[in-house]
Amino acid sequence: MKALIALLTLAVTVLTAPAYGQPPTVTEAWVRATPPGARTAAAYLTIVATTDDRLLGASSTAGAVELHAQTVDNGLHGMRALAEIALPEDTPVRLEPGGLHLMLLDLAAPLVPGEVIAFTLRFAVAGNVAIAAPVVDARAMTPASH
Ligand SMILES: [Cu+2]
Repeated sequence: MKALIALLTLAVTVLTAPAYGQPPTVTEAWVRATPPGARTAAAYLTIVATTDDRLLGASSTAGAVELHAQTVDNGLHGMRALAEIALPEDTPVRLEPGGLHLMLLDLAAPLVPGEVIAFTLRFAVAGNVAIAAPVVDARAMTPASH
């Protein structure tokens, strides 16, 4: 009987252990302001995971979100969707102009500087993490466009 109780205690301990570890640190989040009529925008941020993790996707109230990488093919700039972004433990992964980014699609309205866009990031290990990213007019900051 004692053995059974010990076993049950162990099972309960395992079941009630936190499903997720410490959430990743997300900094430098911003969204590029859009010209009138644009239906897409890029969002950037830096993620430091506290354990090996993967960014699986994101959602936003501003529109649909995809994970993208910028590509250069025969001198032509393009981008492709990614299924996930690897986040090695304690290693900053930068989503920045010219590289990885979150792609906002099907925008209902232009994104105007001063607005703040809410995102929920979906991690394989850490689960969902909510962030807020200000809209920035980046033309002065980064001459190379998205
Ligand atoms: Cu893109």
